Amino acid sequence: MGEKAYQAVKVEKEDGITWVILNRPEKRNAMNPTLNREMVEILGELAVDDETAVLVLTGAGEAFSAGMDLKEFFRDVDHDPAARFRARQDAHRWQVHLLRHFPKPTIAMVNGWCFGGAFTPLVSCDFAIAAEDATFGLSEVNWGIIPGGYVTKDLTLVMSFRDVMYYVVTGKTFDGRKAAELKVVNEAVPRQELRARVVALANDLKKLNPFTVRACKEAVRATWTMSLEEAFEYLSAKQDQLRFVDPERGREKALHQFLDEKSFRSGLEPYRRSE
Ligand code: ACO
Ligand code: V55
Repeated sequence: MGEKAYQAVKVEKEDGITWVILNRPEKRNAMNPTLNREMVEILGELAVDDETAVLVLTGAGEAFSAGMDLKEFFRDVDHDPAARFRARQDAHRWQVHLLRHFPKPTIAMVNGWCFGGAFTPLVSCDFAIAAEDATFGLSEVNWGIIPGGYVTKDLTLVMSFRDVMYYVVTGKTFDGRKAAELKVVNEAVPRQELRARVVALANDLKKLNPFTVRACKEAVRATWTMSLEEAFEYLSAKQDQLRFVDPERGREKALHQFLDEKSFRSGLEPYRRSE
């Protein structure tokens, strides 16, 4: 993808990790139509980029993201239905569809402020790690709206009914530690350890068979809302499909290493991909 310059996003690649950095620090990385349009393009390209094994979504400066841009995403398009439609379409395309179906693992690195609309890309990422002192909030109630778009629904996918109701209705903030307790993020670490923790997780993911990893994440998302019988049928078909598309023939290799060579223990480590 080269070193293309964007106005509102920075993309940095290093050792298979691609850092997608929301880059409007002076506006606390509020998501405006320019940022949303650029994110649609960026995620479309990175999905098929061979240099990208793991994607990390984070923010420049003091914020992860202060949510949707109150001026450019709301007030400026209030009386322009076409612009409003386009703005929403771009926002939801990257925050929901492109991120949820991203073919490689995605990690949200919540470095600071995370408000309102920022919960949608957060929940869309496969993993989330926060700075202990990051601040989260569903602030919509404070300014006379509900958490719209996909936000309220997203929250109910990761948090309990009681917690969603409490934070949506009161607008009260919570920190990274609390976010981990609420399961909005996997874990919270001191700010100075945040990047290293994310890199360590990304490096663990890089050791695994990428075809298997992709099928696993797709299976979790797809079966989330299925009935028991649908899930059983889907998973059976998905498992057979994986054997068909995996050029490494990981399953056969792993069975050979475990059953014949007795050279690895599948409960404790990944099979050796290099033979
Ligand atoms: N939309 C548009 N502009 C924003 C947003 C936003 N969501 N958040 C911050 N900004 C802008 C401010 O207007 C200000 O712009 P200016 O310098 O041109 O005046 C600049 O970013 C800095 O903001 P401050 O408030 O001065 O920054 P501070 O560090 O003191 O506070 C905080 C940060 C707490 C994030 C504060 O900016 C804030 O409350 N932002 C709004 C959070 C919010 O309610 N988001 C919307 C949720 S609802 C939804 O997303 C649908
Ligand atoms: C919000 C977010 C949206 C939207 C309307 O409250 C409201 C947040 C991410 O999209 O379209």
